[in-house]
Amino acid sequence: VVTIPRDYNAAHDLLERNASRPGKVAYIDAATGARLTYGELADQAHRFANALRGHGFAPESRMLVAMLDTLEWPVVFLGCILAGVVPVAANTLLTAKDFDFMLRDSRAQGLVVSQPLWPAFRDVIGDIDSLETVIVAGAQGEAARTTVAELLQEAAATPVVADTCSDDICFWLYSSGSTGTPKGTVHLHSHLVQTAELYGRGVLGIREDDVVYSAAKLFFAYGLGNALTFPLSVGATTVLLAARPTPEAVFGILKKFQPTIFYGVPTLYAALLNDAGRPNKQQLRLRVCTSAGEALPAEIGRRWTADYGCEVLDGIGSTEMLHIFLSNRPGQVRYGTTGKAVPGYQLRIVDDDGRECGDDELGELQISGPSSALMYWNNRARTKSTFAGEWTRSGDKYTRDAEGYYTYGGRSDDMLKVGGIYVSPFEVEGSLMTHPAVLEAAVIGVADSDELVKPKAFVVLKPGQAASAADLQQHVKNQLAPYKYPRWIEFVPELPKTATGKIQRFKLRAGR
Ligand code: 3SK
Repeated sequence: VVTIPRDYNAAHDLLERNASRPGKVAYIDAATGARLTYGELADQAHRFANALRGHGFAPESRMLVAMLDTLEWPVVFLGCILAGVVPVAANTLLTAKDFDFMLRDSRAQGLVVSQPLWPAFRDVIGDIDSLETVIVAGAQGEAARTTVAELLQEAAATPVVADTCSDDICFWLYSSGSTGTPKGTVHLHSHLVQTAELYGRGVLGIREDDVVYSAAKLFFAYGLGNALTFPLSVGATTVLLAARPTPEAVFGILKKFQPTIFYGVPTLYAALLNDAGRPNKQQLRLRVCTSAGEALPAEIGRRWTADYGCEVLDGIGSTEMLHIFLSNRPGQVRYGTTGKAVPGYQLRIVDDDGRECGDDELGELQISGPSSALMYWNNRARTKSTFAGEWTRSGDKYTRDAEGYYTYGGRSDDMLKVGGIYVSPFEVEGSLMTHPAVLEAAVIGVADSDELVKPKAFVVLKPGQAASAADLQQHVKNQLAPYKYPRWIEFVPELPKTATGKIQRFKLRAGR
């Protein structure tokens, strides 16, 4: 655990670490090939901070950041933090309804939105009283608003560092809630570098000569560490991709930019291994690969290592802990497990009565460490149940063997992880039930042929009504973020229920 001075600004620290390498490339945009050096990054972040001050943003005001992974993302994020403004990173895959909720919940005074995401905001921002300034990232188009580029051009480059301390609120990330309502997860200035030291340096051994690429986008806690905190903490180079990480795009990056560290998720590793046009290992320069988001099926890890000569370090983190606290280590990988505690974090497994479990006993994983979030914004009840003093509850079931290796045993609640992203079954069921032909629905997670979990819906239709699986899938896709739609739909005459009418999802999971 790093000792962090009381007077401290996380963005200033990350930029200062690179003051001696102004000409080194910090970021490369994979689509355009454009580059941003460390000198330019510092200059633009300070300009953005000055621009915010000029537009009346006071320290502790909030800025919703709904941006694709472009060179402007780190400028905006670090610029906000330099100015003491709190960036609230939004999942860009969500819907207008979710963005409306985030703007209201956070009472953000400003919004930075990438031009292609503007249509999802256009209709919601009109009646949000707290929102004063909208800034567009990327070329100006239909939005006809101030752009990040204009602000950078007008503002002074004089250094700005807000008078923050290590315990001040630094940024938020929205994590998915079990009801489908996102939870504003509040992090402090000290948290970013703790994850960089403990996992970035301690587990990955990231160093200045690394080139990194993260398929997980910057708005995810996983992507933020992978593609911002860790590389900036040591002066490495990061490749960013605004578009979806298809196998073609990912292999294109691995071949063209020769990353030494690749951060993926299991669904993507499976797709990469099944890609007909994939390169051979001589064409790549990988040194370390990581996987998180959901448990990595052992077979996928073994196949990747066999084909690319590089281990996949499967680990688990959370938005609440900011990054990975349990992970396999280089040279000690045991596929099928999530490895051992990351040094600097303490882990315990507890049973339903709060007693610590012995070896090989299943219980809930709890974590203690220096990057645990302060709270969920506007949600006292969930804050109290998740952040229990020193210990943060993960909601994940685990066993630990006598050698200290942890094995994933499912969720404590009904949440699913799909492609590494939480999906609430209740939200998908709610969407299905708004279809006029649907009487009832229940959603569970089912493993596909790669052993990766996807949503499956059991649907009871109203008497005399008809709907096809494709109709219902399209209906959900129209209402929710596309990754949430049920990949399979089974029509059933009724759902299994308790005497009090509660759906027994465990019976559906067991095929009863
Ligand atoms: O899903 C994970 O395992 C994860 C890893 C790092 C940071 C955040 C998350 C949710």
